[in-house]
Amino acid sequence: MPFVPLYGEESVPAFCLPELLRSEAGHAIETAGQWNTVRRPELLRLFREHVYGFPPAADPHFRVEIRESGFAFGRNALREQVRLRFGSDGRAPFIDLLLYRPRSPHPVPAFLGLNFKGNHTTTFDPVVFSPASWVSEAAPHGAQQRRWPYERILEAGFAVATFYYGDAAPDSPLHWREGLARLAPAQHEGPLPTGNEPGAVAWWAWGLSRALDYLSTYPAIDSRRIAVIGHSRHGKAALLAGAEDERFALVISNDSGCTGAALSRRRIGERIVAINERFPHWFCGNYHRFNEKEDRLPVDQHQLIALMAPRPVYIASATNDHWADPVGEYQAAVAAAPVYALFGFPQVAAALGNGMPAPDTSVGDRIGYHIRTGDHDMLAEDWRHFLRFAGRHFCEA
Ligand code: GTR
Repeated sequence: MPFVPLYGEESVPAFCLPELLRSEAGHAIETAGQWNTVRRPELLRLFREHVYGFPPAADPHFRVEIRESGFAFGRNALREQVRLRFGSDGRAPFIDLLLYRPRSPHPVPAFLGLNFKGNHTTTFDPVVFSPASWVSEAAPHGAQQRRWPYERILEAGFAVATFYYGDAAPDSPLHWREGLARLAPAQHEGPLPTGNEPGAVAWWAWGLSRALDYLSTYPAIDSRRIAVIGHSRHGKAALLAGAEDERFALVISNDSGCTGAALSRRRIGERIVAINERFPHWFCGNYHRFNEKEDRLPVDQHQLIALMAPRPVYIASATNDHWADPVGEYQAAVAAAPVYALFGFPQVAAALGNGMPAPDTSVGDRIGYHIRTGDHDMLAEDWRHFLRFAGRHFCEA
């Protein structure tokens, strides 16, 4: 039977979320110490075992090849294009990173995120290279520029770095192992991830961590103020990267939906069965056991958001993005709030308000949220909120 999505609050079944602040042994988690030593590791292990797979067992070392650098945007900024090559032979996999940074006497905070169609599509800057790796469809220069308002980001004092996600793992059930996954021996026969083997989303997150390794050594960037950001499937990868790698000081999920920020147990819009059938290479093999069995999943996505604590995390939705279940994204953000109280931020839930905020209004403090009017996309209006949120946490602390 083809999958038929349900929409509307009346379609949401009654459900109980798995508990955030109770350990598997049944003990209440009452302190930040208990969270860090007991509950956080438990939840991370459950997400690895049942959803995303364990982090890739691959050699994280790379060599840096500077491909190009120069002034950008009327000499107000600097651009650098580097290849991070994993291995010494010419066929070794690589990530081609594009970095813009403002001219500044001090180390600056930065955003890091994946792009869908190649670095050259994020800007009309003619010097930016298109991907050398596997690419599903050639896209013209600047085609996704709307998602990357570089000049505004730079004017706000941030650096910004991106790479084509296909460098890390081509987004195809047949080819996803042809990127960084070549660094790890396949754990099983067959084209798709099985058991708790990491799928493409875990490789995208792993690639983000390697780009963070590079940015952390970069003197003009403040390694303690690097945010990971992602739209849609890249929002799922950004949340996973933030959960796995606590060096990311701030995490932004835009329209990440199913297996991103949205609660799976609401069972509206995209469901686990739909995502596993259309994208069988994204998650680990074990995740397929929960097709149409959301109640059996030992975790839900509020717990993924909670793994960011006490770091600031921002969840964004769009009014027409019913497939991603904006209400489920908002409710997951609210349900993650109690863990922040353990870290001395008791007001996080109250700051998110009592129910969905009006469109285009940002709410929250350490967990931020807005729902933008319009379609599934990441636009300058979203960045306006992200810049304000990151500015508040990075620049006024
Ligand atoms: C959809 C998928 C979503 C979301 C989206 C995207 O087809 O069902 O989960 O990831 O793609 O990445 O744009």
